[in-house]
Amino acid sequence: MPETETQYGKVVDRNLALELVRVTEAAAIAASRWIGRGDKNAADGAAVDAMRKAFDTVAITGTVVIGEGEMDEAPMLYIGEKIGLGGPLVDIAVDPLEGTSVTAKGGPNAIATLALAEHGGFLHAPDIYMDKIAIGPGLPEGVVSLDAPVETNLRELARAKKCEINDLMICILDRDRHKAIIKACRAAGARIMLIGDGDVAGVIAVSEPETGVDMYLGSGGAPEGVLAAAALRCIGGQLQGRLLFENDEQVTRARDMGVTDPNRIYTTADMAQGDVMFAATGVTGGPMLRGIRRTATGAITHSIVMRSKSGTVRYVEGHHNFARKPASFVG
Ligand code: VTB
Ligand code: MG
Ligand code: MG
Repeated sequence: MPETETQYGKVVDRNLALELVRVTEAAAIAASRWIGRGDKNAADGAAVDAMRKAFDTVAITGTVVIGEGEMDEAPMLYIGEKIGLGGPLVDIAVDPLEGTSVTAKGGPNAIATLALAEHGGFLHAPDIYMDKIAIGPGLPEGVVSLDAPVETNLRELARAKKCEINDLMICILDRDRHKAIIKACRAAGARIMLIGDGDVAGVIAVSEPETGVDMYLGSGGAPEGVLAAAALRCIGGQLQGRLLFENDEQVTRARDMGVTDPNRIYTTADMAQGDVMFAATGVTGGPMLRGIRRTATGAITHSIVMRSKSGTVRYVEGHHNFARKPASFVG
């Protein structure tokens, strides 16, 4: 992880993790102006703009590897863009507004999120779907598998957790393509938390006991898979992901990004290697993070920030006074 040269030699720059929270806070506050206003692109644009500006004040030499798309389709935070004030060489994964549609509807679970790794630490995932399965910490490696039927995974997870299948809560994105796994979970007696958007938060939920989620199942964005992997590297838990290709063009694009085996199942550590930091701020409320709350003088943010090296997970409540913040931060 980023190291700074001091009179005592090189020291790990722990403070960087807290700097990252400032960046997700800025994105979340900007996006929150668009909650429920029916314009998901405006909400996303506001978050991207604010996140990009906030990065200008962070002492890193960063390269965006998971971002808003290719340079010709994204004006900011595009893949390959250099960001930061200058400092240690790091790679950055961002989703300035994870949950654009739910934000536009005022629904739950939208977050502003990013992760940071040593240069070369993240899987360069193309913006296609990824099949995902995730469980929390403290369970044997491989107790569930992306290759196993839903029923088997439920049975094995219940056995490992010393509970019944009907004690389990499974988080799944509410999509037609998930009809079969939803049916299989219900037939086996498991309970389901269907989410409208936001599978980064959905995957992290397996590692946060307060959420009550035992397993995450289903397909979502591959970039979101890498962000979730970064979080689980810090907080613990297992995530497996496999890229889902819909055509040859996607296979070629993935190969160009360095994917050699299109059928590979990636583990948490395959997607986010080495020393990793993760930060997220709630935009709309969810089981893990509260959404932005406006006050007479500004806003209150609720964020999570963590580092894989120490395993420390911090929840940060920020009380922002808009009268004393630059307009660009307020969004
Ligand atoms: C998921 C969800 C995201 O994209 O990754 C999803 O978690 C996958 O795409 O919040 P579909 O919407 O096509 O299912 C998001 O909804 C948006 O990034
Ligand atoms: Mg996005
Ligand atoms: Mg997203």
